[in-house]
Amino acid sequence: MEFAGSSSIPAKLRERFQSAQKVLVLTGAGVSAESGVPTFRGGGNSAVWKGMPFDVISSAQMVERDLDAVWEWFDYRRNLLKELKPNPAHDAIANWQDRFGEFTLVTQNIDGLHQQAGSRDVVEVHGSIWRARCISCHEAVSIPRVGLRPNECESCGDRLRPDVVLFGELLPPGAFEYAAHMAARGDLCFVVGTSALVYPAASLPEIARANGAYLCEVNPERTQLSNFCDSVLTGKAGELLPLLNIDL
Ligand code: BJW
Ligand code: ZN
Repeated sequence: MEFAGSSSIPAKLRERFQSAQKVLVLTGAGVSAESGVPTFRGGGNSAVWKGMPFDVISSAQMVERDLDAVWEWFDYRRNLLKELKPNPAHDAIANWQDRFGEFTLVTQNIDGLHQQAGSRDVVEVHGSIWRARCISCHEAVSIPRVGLRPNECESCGDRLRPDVVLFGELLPPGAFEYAAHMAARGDLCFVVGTSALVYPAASLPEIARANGAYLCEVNPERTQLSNFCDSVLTGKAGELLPLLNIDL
């Protein structure tokens, strides 16, 4: 396994990057950290909202018990996001989409920053904070960046909820299956800014590696995936990923 600090890209990885045909990138909260988006875990901390651990407030049970509290938590985060911009990690990844024969970006993030950086066809396995959906008929609706968030379903009049995947909920139909299919086809897989603890998303790098892909993790901290990777880039995604775009 190759390890690298924040100033260098291992030769083998650079070689793989230059010859790869089918690339899959899995991102998590860490890719948005340098934009100012708080992560859920990492640095020994865990996100808390009004005294509630995030896995309690971001859970299917809480939607049933107190949908207003769930909205308050998501409204707060949407408000923060309005001011934030993509960082060099988002930009570097957006740059890759036209560089390889086949490129798939799978994100666990709900913040929309990859799309803001210009990434297309992003597979959002945990949904989007910029959409709501009806608790009865499941119709989805966009939430505008300015102005009021819609509260009721236009089709059936029932309440809306955030269109995100909470703990204990199924991923959007087909999203994981598609991501897993692309992971199995890839020859190079990057895992960027995720603690790789939340399943099924965390199984995508395992699927890629099991099917012969070269696996590279980019994270300032070690994760349960690190030992399993061909290359571990230890540092910030916004500093390391742009280095790959520099042809030496
Ligand atoms: C940097 C950086 C920088 C910092 N540069 N890096 C198998 C085993 C055990 C449990 C399960 C299992 N399969 C399913 C489960 C249950 C559960 C699960 O996985 N639990 C585990 C925690 C144990 N999974 C689910 O419930 C999923 N549903 C499901 O499986 O359905 C089937 C089912 C139904 C019913 C019962 C059982 C199964 C759904 C998961 C949905 C996750 N939702 C959340 C919240 C979304 C809404 C919201 O935003 O509030 O998604 S949880 C939260 O974690 C969020 C994230 O997308 C997700 C992943 O977190 P991520 O992105 O990895 O962030 P962090 O904070 O953990 O890590 C950040 C990393 O960045 C750190 O490593 C830092 O070091 C690094 N970093 N700065 C690069 N500058
Ligand atoms: Zn409805």
